[in-house]
Amino acid sequence: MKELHAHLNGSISSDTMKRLMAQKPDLQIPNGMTMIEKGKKRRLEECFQMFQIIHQITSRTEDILMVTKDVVREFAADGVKYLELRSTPRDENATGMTKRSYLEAVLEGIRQCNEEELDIEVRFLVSVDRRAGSTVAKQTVKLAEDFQLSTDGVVVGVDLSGNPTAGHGRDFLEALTEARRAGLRLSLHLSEIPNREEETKLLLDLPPDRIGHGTFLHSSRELVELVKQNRTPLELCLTSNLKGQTTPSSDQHHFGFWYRMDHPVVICTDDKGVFATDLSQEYQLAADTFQLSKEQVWNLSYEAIDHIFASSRTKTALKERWQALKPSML
Ligand code: 6MZ
Repeated sequence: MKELHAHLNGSISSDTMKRLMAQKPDLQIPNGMTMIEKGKKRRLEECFQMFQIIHQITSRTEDILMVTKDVVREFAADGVKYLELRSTPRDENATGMTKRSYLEAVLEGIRQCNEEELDIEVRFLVSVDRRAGSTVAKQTVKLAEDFQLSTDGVVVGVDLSGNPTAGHGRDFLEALTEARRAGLRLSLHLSEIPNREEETKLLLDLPPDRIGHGTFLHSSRELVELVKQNRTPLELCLTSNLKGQTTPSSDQHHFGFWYRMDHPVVICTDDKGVFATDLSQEYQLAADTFQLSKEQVWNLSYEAIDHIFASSRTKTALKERWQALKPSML
């Protein structure tokens, strides 16, 4: 499997969370504030409050290093062979963590995992948080460019994420255009909530290389046409949308709309910690809900390779591997 949409701080498992909390007894975090259990739901707004709580728990560079290594190992254990992780660089005055030292910690975690020779390739996208506004967005892109040069292909792109009710897409056009110019690939959260046609149209004009969620794209014929014309792949996260209540039920998930149209889609987890899932479960849920055959599931996973941001050499190697694995998977 390939995981292309995973936010680091949303992907922390309950085991790792317990270890982090044990190191911070002064933080009084009530149960259930870092994970939404099976069968439970929250409003999307509450999910963003959960991220703020998690950020209090991961406030030091050593936390970020540990979390990165644990998350990569867990994806590898789930059978993910290629992972694009994303995270928002963060300053924490109380601990002296800076956006730069934050990114250094993530990239060190990825490097250490590489040394462990896990069976997984990892790339990284630097996240621009909508809530932080245009000036921070430009700083973040500048940092992404610096690390793109110094990490030899690990930093491959930029993500636009954060609370979709915060800010406006136009605030980020300049920063995202600069990222593109520097050769960074763009994955943008678009139309995660209703009535964002104007902003979505503006951002689709960049154009992005992939779209996160796009939950409400199909309520506008014009947006659907634009996305179809560019064949922009959609990163779809079923459990996340169900638990965050932007999708009423799995059979009404927009996976069905785009899949039936033969539009490129990639199944992802979004926040495997917060939403208590993993990528195998997401494939299973899609297969059960939309009655996909084993062959169709294999194809979904195979076609995801076309949409990764790594080099064509990596793509070719993954495709060869997937072809070799095919008989055992069907
Ligand atoms: C938009 C999301 C998100 O970056 O601190 N994030 N942004 N929509 C979503 N759907 C549920 N899930 C996570 O990871 C947590 C951050 O990722 C973004 C938010 O900005 C959140 O604060 P990092 O590693």
